[in-house]
Amino acid sequence: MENRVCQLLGIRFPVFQGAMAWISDGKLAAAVSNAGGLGIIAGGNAEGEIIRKEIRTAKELTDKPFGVNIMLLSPFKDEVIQVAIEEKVACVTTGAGNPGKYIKAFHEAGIKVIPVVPSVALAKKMEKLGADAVVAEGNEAGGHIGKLSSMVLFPQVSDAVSIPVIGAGGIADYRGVDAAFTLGAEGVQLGTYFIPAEECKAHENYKNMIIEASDIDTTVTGRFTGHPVQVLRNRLSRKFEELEKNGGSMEEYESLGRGSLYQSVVLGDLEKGSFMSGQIAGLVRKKGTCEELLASLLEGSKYITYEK
Ligand code: TUI
Repeated sequence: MENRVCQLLGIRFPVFQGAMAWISDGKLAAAVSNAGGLGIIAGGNAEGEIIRKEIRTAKELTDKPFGVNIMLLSPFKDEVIQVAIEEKVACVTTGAGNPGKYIKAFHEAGIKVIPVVPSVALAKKMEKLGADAVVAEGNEAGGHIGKLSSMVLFPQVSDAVSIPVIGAGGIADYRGVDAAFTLGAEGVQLGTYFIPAEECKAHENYKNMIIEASDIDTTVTGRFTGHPVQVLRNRLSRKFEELEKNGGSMEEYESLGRGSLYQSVVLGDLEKGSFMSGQIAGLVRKKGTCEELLASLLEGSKYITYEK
Protein backbone atom coordinates (compact mmCIF):
# COMPACT_ATOMS: atom_id res chain seq x y z
CA MET A 1 0.00 0.00 0.00
CA GLU A 2 1.25 3.49 -0.93
CA ASN A 3 1.02 4.89 2.56
CA ARG A 4 3.63 6.69 4.67
CA VAL A 5 2.82 4.71 7.82
CA CYS A 6 3.21 1.40 5.98
CA GLN A 7 6.46 2.60 4.43
CA LEU A 8 7.84 3.90 7.71
CA LEU A 9 7.36 0.57 9.47
CA GLY A 10 7.34 -2.00 6.66
CA ILE A 11 3.78 -3.15 7.42
CA ARG A 12 0.94 -4.04 5.02
CA PHE A 13 -1.94 -2.13 6.62
CA PRO A 14 -1.65 1.14 8.58
CA VAL A 15 -3.47 -0.33 11.56
CA PHE A 16 -1.90 -0.39 15.04
CA GLN A 17 -3.09 -2.49 17.94
CA GLY A 18 -3.07 -0.03 20.83
CA ALA A 19 -1.03 -0.92 23.88
CA MET A 20 -3.17 -1.99 26.83
CA ALA A 21 -1.45 -2.54 30.17
CA TRP A 22 -1.64 -6.19 31.35
CA ILE A 23 -3.39 -7.16 28.08
CA SER A 24 -1.08 -6.50 25.15
CA ASP A 25 1.56 -9.20 25.40
CA GLY A 26 3.96 -10.73 22.89
CA LYS A 27 1.35 -13.19 21.66
CA LEU A 28 -1.27 -10.55 20.83
CA ALA A 29 1.30 -8.22 19.27
CA ALA A 30 2.68 -11.03 17.08
CA ALA A 31 -0.81 -12.02 15.94
CA VAL A 32 -1.66 -8.47 14.84
CA SER A 33 1.71 -8.09 13.11
CA ASN A 34 1.27 -11.45 11.37
CA ALA A 35 -2.11 -10.21 10.14
CA GLY A 36 -0.37 -7.23 8.49
CA GLY A 37 -0.91 -4.51 11.11
CA LEU A 38 1.43 -3.36 13.86
CA GLY A 39 1.20 -5.24 17.13
CA ILE A 40 2.36 -3.35 20.21
CA ILE A 41 3.45 -4.83 23.53
CA ALA A 42 2.34 -2.70 26.50
CA GLY A 43 5.12 -1.76 28.91
CA GLY A 44 2.49 -0.65 31.44
CA ASN A 45 3.91 -0.68 34.94
CA ALA A 46 5.90 -3.87 34.32
CA GLU A 47 9.61 -4.37 35.03
CA GLY A 48 12.05 -4.41 32.13
CA GLU A 49 12.75 -8.16 32.24
CA ILE A 50 9.02 -8.98 32.00
CA ILE A 51 8.84 -6.91 28.83
CA ARG A 52 12.00 -8.54 27.46
CA LYS A 53 10.27 -11.90 27.81
CA GLU A 54 7.24 -10.64 25.89
CA ILE A 55 9.48 -9.20 23.16
CA ARG A 56 11.24 -12.58 22.85
CA THR A 57 7.87 -14.36 22.66
CA ALA A 58 6.78 -12.00 19.87
CA LYS A 59 10.06 -12.60 18.02
CA GLU A 60 9.44 -16.35 18.18
CA LEU A 61 5.91 -15.96 16.80
CA THR A 62 6.53 -13.45 14.01
CA ASP A 63 9.24 -12.15 11.71
CA LYS A 64 7.18 -9.00 11.11
CA PRO A 65 7.81 -5.64 12.78
CA PHE A 66 6.15 -4.94 16.11
CA GLY A 67 6.39 -2.23 18.74
CA VAL A 68 6.65 -1.66 22.48
CA ASN A 69 4.76 1.06 24.33
CA ILE A 70 6.54 2.93 27.08
CA MET A 71 4.10 4.16 29.71
CA LEU A 72 5.89 7.25 30.97
CA LEU A 73 4.27 7.22 34.44
CA SER A 74 5.76 3.80 35.12
CA PRO A 75 8.42 3.54 37.82
CA PHE A 76 10.15 1.06 35.50
CA LYS A 77 10.10 3.19 32.35
CA ASP A 78 13.91 3.52 32.22
CA GLU A 79 14.32 -0.28 32.39
CA VAL A 80 11.72 -0.82 29.67
CA ILE A 81 13.39 1.81 27.44
CA GLN A 82 16.75 0.05 27.92
CA VAL A 83 15.22 -3.33 27.06
CA ALA A 84 13.48 -1.97 23.94
CA ILE A 85 16.82 -0.57 22.79
CA GLU A 86 18.75 -3.77 23.54
CA GLU A 87 16.15 -5.90 21.80
CA LYS A 88 16.05 -3.51 18.84
CA VAL A 89 12.29 -3.53 18.41
CA ALA A 90 11.02 -1.88 15.21
CA CYS A 91 9.31 0.98 16.97
CA VAL A 92 8.21 2.38 20.29
CA THR A 93 5.11 4.33 21.07
CA THR A 94 4.85 6.29 24.31
CA GLY A 95 1.93 7.30 26.48
CA ALA A 96 1.01 9.47 29.46
CA GLY A 97 3.87 11.93 29.10
CA ASN A 98 6.49 13.67 27.01
CA PRO A 99 9.15 11.28 25.62
CA GLY A 100 11.29 14.08 24.14
CA LYS A 101 14.48 13.27 26.03
CA TYR A 102 14.51 9.62 24.88
CA ILE A 103 14.00 10.13 21.15
CA LYS A 104 17.70 10.44 20.29
CA ALA A 105 18.66 7.18 22.05
CA PHE A 106 15.91 5.27 20.24
CA HIS A 107 16.97 6.67 16.88
CA GLU A 108 20.61 5.74 17.53
CA ALA A 109 19.39 2.16 17.99
CA GLY A 110 17.45 2.34 14.71
CA ILE A 111 14.07 2.37 16.49
CA LYS A 112 11.20 4.48 15.14
CA VAL A 113 9.53 6.71 17.74
CA ILE A 114 5.79 7.38 17.66
CA PRO A 115 4.55 9.31 20.71
CA VAL A 116 0.86 9.28 21.61
CA VAL A 117 -0.29 12.90 21.91
CA PRO A 118 -3.52 14.44 23.20
CA SER A 119 -2.94 17.95 21.81
CA VAL A 120 -1.57 20.00 18.92
CA ALA A 121 1.11 21.55 21.15
CA LEU A 122 2.61 18.20 22.09
CA ALA A 123 2.38 16.94 18.49
CA LYS A 124 4.37 19.95 17.28
CA LYS A 125 6.92 19.54 20.04
CA MET A 126 7.38 15.86 19.12
CA GLU A 127 7.83 16.67 15.43
CA LYS A 128 10.45 19.29 16.28
CA LEU A 129 12.34 16.75 18.41
CA GLY A 130 12.42 14.25 15.52
CA ALA A 131 9.49 11.88 16.16
CA ASP A 132 8.77 9.73 13.11
CA ALA A 133 4.98 9.99 13.45
CA VAL A 134 2.45 10.69 16.18
CA VAL A 135 -0.62 8.87 17.39
CA ALA A 136 -3.33 11.49 18.04
CA GLU A 137 -5.54 9.94 20.69
CA GLY A 138 -9.04 11.31 21.24
CA ASN A 139 -10.78 11.06 24.58
CA GLU A 140 -13.07 8.32 23.28
CA ALA A 141 -10.12 6.00 23.97
CA GLY A 142 -9.90 3.64 26.92
CA GLY A 143 -7.53 4.08 29.83
CA HIS A 144 -5.74 7.34 30.49
CA ILE A 145 -7.16 10.07 28.25
CA GLY A 146 -6.60 13.68 27.27
CA LYS A 147 -9.20 16.45 26.90
CA LEU A 148 -10.12 16.46 23.22
CA SER A 149 -12.28 14.13 21.17
CA SER A 150 -11.00 12.46 18.01
CA MET A 151 -13.28 14.60 15.85
CA VAL A 152 -11.55 17.82 16.87
CA LEU A 153 -8.08 16.43 17.55
CA PHE A 154 -7.32 14.54 14.31
CA PRO A 155 -7.76 17.41 11.82
CA GLN A 156 -5.96 19.94 14.01
CA VAL A 157 -2.97 17.68 14.64
CA SER A 158 -2.91 16.70 10.95
CA ASP A 159 -2.79 20.38 9.95
CA ALA A 160 -0.14 21.19 12.51
CA VAL A 161 2.52 18.58 11.64
CA SER A 162 4.06 17.16 8.47
CA ILE A 163 4.91 13.74 9.92
CA PRO A 164 2.22 11.05 9.60
CA VAL A 165 -0.64 11.09 12.10
CA ILE A 166 -2.24 7.88 13.32
CA GLY A 167 -5.73 8.41 14.72
CA ALA A 168 -6.82 6.61 17.91
CA GLY A 169 -9.97 6.70 20.00
CA GLY A 170 -13.46 5.67 18.94
CA ILE A 171 -12.67 3.40 16.00
CA ALA A 172 -14.12 -0.11 15.59
CA ASP A 173 -15.22 -0.46 11.95
CA TYR A 174 -14.46 0.83 8.46
CA ARG A 175 -16.56 3.94 9.06
CA GLY A 176 -14.32 4.99 11.92
CA VAL A 177 -11.23 4.15 9.88
CA ASP A 178 -12.43 6.22 6.93
CA ALA A 179 -13.54 9.09 9.19
CA ALA A 180 -10.03 9.20 10.68
CA PHE A 181 -8.49 9.28 7.20
CA THR A 182 -10.93 11.99 6.08
CA LEU A 183 -9.80 14.02 9.11
CA GLY A 184 -6.19 13.75 7.97
CA ALA A 185 -4.92 10.56 9.60
CA GLU A 186 -2.74 8.18 7.60
CA GLY A 187 -3.18 5.30 10.02
CA VAL A 188 -5.39 4.18 12.87
CA GLN A 189 -4.83 2.61 16.28
CA LEU A 190 -7.41 0.45 18.03
CA GLY A 191 -7.26 -1.09 21.48
CA THR A 192 -10.74 -2.05 22.66
CA TYR A 193 -11.47 -3.66 19.28
CA PHE A 194 -8.74 -6.28 19.85
CA ILE A 195 -9.71 -7.27 23.41
CA PRO A 196 -12.12 -10.02 22.24
CA ALA A 197 -9.47 -11.47 19.88
CA GLU A 198 -8.70 -15.17 20.23
CA GLU A 199 -5.02 -14.40 20.73
CA CYS A 200 -5.80 -11.87 23.48
CA LYS A 201 -5.11 -13.09 27.02
CA ALA A 202 -7.80 -10.96 28.70
CA HIS A 203 -10.17 -13.01 30.86
CA GLU A 204 -13.32 -14.23 29.11
CA ASN A 205 -15.40 -12.05 31.48
CA TYR A 206 -13.50 -8.97 30.23
CA LYS A 207 -14.11 -9.96 26.60
CA ASN A 208 -17.80 -10.51 27.27
CA MET A 209 -18.13 -7.21 29.07
CA ILE A 210 -16.82 -5.43 25.95
CA ILE A 211 -19.02 -7.45 23.61
CA GLU A 212 -22.10 -6.81 25.73
CA ALA A 213 -21.45 -3.11 26.45
CA SER A 214 -23.87 -0.47 25.22
CA ASP A 215 -23.06 3.04 23.99
CA ILE A 216 -23.29 4.61 27.48
CA ASP A 217 -21.46 1.98 29.51
CA THR A 218 -18.12 3.76 29.95
CA THR A 219 -17.31 6.43 32.49
CA VAL A 220 -14.25 8.51 33.38
CA THR A 221 -12.80 8.22 36.87
CA GLY A 222 -9.93 10.02 38.54
CA ARG A 223 -10.26 13.43 36.90
CA PHE A 224 -9.13 15.07 40.15
CA THR A 225 -5.85 13.13 40.10
CA GLY A 226 -4.85 14.72 36.80
CA HIS A 227 -4.88 11.25 35.24
CA PRO A 228 -8.44 10.57 34.12
CA VAL A 229 -9.11 6.97 33.13
CA GLN A 230 -11.94 5.68 30.92
CA VAL A 231 -13.42 2.37 32.09
CA LEU A 232 -16.54 0.27 31.80
CA ARG A 233 -18.95 1.08 34.61
CA ASN A 234 -19.03 -1.46 37.46
CA ARG A 235 -18.86 -1.59 41.21
CA LEU A 236 -15.25 -0.35 41.28
CA SER A 237 -15.96 2.63 39.00
CA ARG A 238 -18.91 3.56 41.24
CA LYS A 239 -16.61 3.42 44.28
CA PHE A 240 -14.19 5.76 42.50
CA GLU A 241 -17.06 8.13 41.71
CA GLU A 242 -18.19 8.11 45.34
CA LEU A 243 -14.66 8.84 46.50
CA GLU A 244 -14.43 11.79 44.12
CA LYS A 245 -17.78 13.16 45.26
CA ASN A 246 -16.70 12.92 48.88
CA GLY A 247 -13.37 14.60 48.22
CA GLY A 248 -11.22 11.51 48.73
CA SER A 249 -7.45 11.79 48.88
CA MET A 250 -4.89 10.67 46.31
CA GLU A 251 -3.83 7.88 48.73
CA GLU A 252 -7.39 6.55 48.99
CA TYR A 253 -7.71 6.68 45.23
CA GLU A 254 -4.47 4.81 44.72
CA SER A 255 -5.31 2.15 47.27
CA LEU A 256 -8.69 1.53 45.61
CA GLY A 257 -6.99 1.13 42.24
CA ARG A 258 -4.13 -1.09 43.39
CA GLY A 259 -4.23 -4.48 41.69
CA SER A 260 -7.43 -3.63 39.83
CA LEU A 261 -6.04 -4.50 36.36
CA TYR A 262 -4.90 -7.88 37.66
CA GLN A 263 -8.44 -8.34 39.00
CA SER A 264 -10.00 -7.57 35.62
CA VAL A 265 -7.55 -8.98 33.07
CA VAL A 266 -6.35 -12.08 34.93
CA LEU A 267 -9.13 -12.96 37.37
CA GLY A 268 -12.09 -11.49 35.46
CA ASP A 269 -13.51 -10.13 38.72
CA LEU A 270 -16.52 -8.12 37.53
CA GLU A 271 -16.76 -6.12 40.76
CA LYS A 272 -13.18 -5.47 41.87
CA GLY A 273 -11.62 -5.18 38.42
CA SER A 274 -10.85 -2.03 36.46
CA PHE A 275 -12.15 -2.73 32.97
CA MET A 276 -10.44 -0.04 30.91
CA SER A 277 -12.30 0.41 27.65
CA GLY A 278 -12.92 2.94 24.93
CA GLN A 279 -16.35 4.46 24.40
CA ILE A 280 -16.68 2.43 21.20
CA ALA A 281 -17.18 -0.84 23.15
CA GLY A 282 -20.87 -0.61 22.17
CA LEU A 283 -19.85 -1.21 18.55
CA VAL A 284 -17.45 -4.08 19.30
CA ARG A 285 -19.41 -7.26 18.79
CA LYS A 286 -17.02 -9.84 17.34
CA LYS A 287 -14.67 -12.43 18.67
CA GLY A 288 -12.26 -14.08 16.23
CA THR A 289 -8.60 -14.23 15.32
CA CYS A 290 -6.67 -11.00 14.86
CA GLU A 291 -6.53 -11.78 11.16
CA GLU A 292 -10.33 -12.10 11.00
CA LEU A 293 -10.82 -8.95 13.06
CA LEU A 294 -8.46 -6.95 10.84
CA ALA A 295 -10.21 -8.17 7.67
CA SER A 296 -13.58 -7.35 9.18
CA LEU A 297 -12.42 -3.87 10.30
CA LEU A 298 -11.30 -2.91 6.82
CA GLU A 299 -14.19 -4.42 4.89
CA GLY A 300 -15.86 -1.50 3.09
CA SER A 301 -13.03 1.00 3.63
CA LYS A 302 -12.42 3.44 0.79
CA TYR A 303 -8.94 4.25 2.10
CA ILE A 304 -7.41 0.87 2.93
CA THR A 305 -7.78 -2.13 0.67
CA TYR A 306 -7.67 -5.40 2.56
CA GLU A 307 -6.06 -8.35 0.82
CA LYS A 308 -5.44 -11.60 2.59
O1 TUI B 1 -1.31 6.40 27.94
C1 TUI B 1 -2.40 6.22 27.45
N1 TUI B 1 -3.31 5.40 27.99
C2 TUI B 1 -3.15 4.71 29.16
S1 TUI B 1 -1.78 4.69 30.14
C3 TUI B 1 -2.55 3.71 31.23
S2 TUI B 1 -1.83 3.19 32.70
C4 TUI B 1 -2.42 4.38 33.77
N2 TUI B 1 -3.23 3.98 34.72
C5 TUI B 1 -3.72 4.86 35.60
C6 TUI B 1 -3.42 6.20 35.51
C7 TUI B 1 -2.65 6.63 34.52
C8 TUI B 1 -2.11 5.71 33.60
C9 TUI B 1 -3.80 3.42 30.81
N3 TUI B 1 -4.11 3.98 29.65
N4 TUI B 1 -2.76 6.83 26.29
C10 TUI B 1 -1.91 7.75 25.66
C11 TUI B 1 -2.09 9.08 26.24
N5 TUI B 1 -1.11 9.87 26.48
N6 TUI B 1 -3.24 9.64 26.63
C12 TUI B 1 -2.93 10.89 27.10
C13 TUI B 1 -1.58 11.01 26.99
C14 TUI B 1 -0.72 12.10 27.32
C15 TUI B 1 -1.03 12.98 28.35
C16 TUI B 1 -0.14 14.02 28.63
C17 TUI B 1 0.46 12.26 26.62
C18 TUI B 1 1.32 13.26 26.91
C19 TUI B 1 1.02 14.14 27.90
O2 TUI B 1 1.93 15.11 28.09
C20 TUI B 1 1.98 15.83 29.26
C21 TUI B 1 3.31 16.52 29.23
O3 TUI B 1 4.13 16.16 30.07
O4 TUI B 1 3.51 17.33 28.31
